[in-house]
Amino acid sequence: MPRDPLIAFVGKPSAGKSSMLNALTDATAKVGNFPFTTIEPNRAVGYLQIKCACARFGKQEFCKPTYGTCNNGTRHVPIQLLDVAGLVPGAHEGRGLGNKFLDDLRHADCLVHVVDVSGTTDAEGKETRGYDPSVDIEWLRGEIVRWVGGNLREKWGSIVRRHVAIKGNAVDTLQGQFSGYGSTAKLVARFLDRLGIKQPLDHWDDSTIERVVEGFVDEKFPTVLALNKVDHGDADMNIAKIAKQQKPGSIVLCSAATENLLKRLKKQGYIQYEEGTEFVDTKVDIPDSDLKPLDEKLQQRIEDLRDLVLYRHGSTGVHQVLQRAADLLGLIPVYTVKNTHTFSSSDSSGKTAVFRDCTLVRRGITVGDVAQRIMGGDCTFIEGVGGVRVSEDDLISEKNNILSFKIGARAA
Ligand SMILES: Nc1nc2c(ncn2[C@@H]2O[C@H](COP(=O)(O)OP(=O)(O)OP(=O)(O)O)[C@@H](O)[C@H]2O)c(=O)[nH]1
Ligand SMILES: [Mg+2]
Repeated sequence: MPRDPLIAFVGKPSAGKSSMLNALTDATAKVGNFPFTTIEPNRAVGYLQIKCACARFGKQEFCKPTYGTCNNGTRHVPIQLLDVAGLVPGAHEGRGLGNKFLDDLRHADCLVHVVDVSGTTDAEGKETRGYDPSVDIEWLRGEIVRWVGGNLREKWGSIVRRHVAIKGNAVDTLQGQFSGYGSTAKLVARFLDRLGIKQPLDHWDDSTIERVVEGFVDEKFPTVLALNKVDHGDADMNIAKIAKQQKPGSIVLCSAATENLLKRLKKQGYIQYEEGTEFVDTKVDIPDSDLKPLDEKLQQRIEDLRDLVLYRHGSTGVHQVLQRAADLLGLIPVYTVKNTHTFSSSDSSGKTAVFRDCTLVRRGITVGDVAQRIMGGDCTFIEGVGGVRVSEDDLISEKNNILSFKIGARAA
């Protein structure tokens, strides 16, 4: 049964994971320039910006989400975020409590690897200068592969014996091992298919098991590389190096600290700032506004951040991180409505509005899966836009995502 997608921030200590969580949510996770500021994972709700279905039907003014907001067709849909403790080299063997911290990642659907691209923290998150952050990227994936691989190899002998005894198939046997990571049989079938392994499972050698583990990790934990601290002067050369090594679609440039500073100054009435954009205005820019004047130091800081981050990269990048994660996951909004002609429903006080309820699901999920999740399977038939009958087996897509789950007898 599909559940709400969960995006987890991972990386070495002091890369900026908690700063990222705070930048994207109302959370106040502890931030510090020393390793292991975070020990227990912090969970918070962020908001993914999508184009709302209300705009498709010209009903923007009647759109009132139950959760999140919708401003003139741009909807902010809640999404679960998790900030975990920093990982250090050897984490998969338990170094720095790495085993426990890796365990916190089990149910993530997508990872955001927060990389300190300024090169001012070493492999363990301690302050330094001139560290090469490109090595962190291979290291982190390797750490996760060795963690999953270690757990599998530990039991491989008995897994194979049971597989042979019950004449099992590879998908079921592997799913039995990977279910603890929130895997599904569909997911296992998909990556096994992609790998195209010909030998039966009981003949797999070490290198085949390695390929299987890597295939599983890539499928289960698609990863966005959030190159953080782009406001730092040393970031440029490191970004150039990483950009040459990695797929362009996997990289987002960002500065979590900049976003947090702008959010704070906005809240305190010093600046006008539209999150996710490059636009920041101070009292100097709009003298006849109600904005409070900034002191000289902060005014200069804003000027610097405009040059180093906002104008150069188009924004602080933190919202793009979520956007990229949603793209990697293939998230599609599904709107459940009572009435498939007007899309409206009323709240407890009797006020009506359109498209109140929206959830994010992954591409590849069927209408029946969603019915199961929302109605617990308690649904006799399903309608799409205009009352058209929709089959349980139909896939959810951008064109098939407004649904009404009906209980009772079908209309003739
Ligand atoms: N220059 C700069 N510093 C940043 C940025 N984002 C975070 N930092 C700083 O990096 C340090 C570590 O930030 P945290 O958010 O605590 O890092 P973390 O990854 O959660 O660290 P652990 O919890 O120890 O694993 C703090 O001093 C932050 O202020 C950024 O965009 N630019
Ligand atoms: Mg932290």
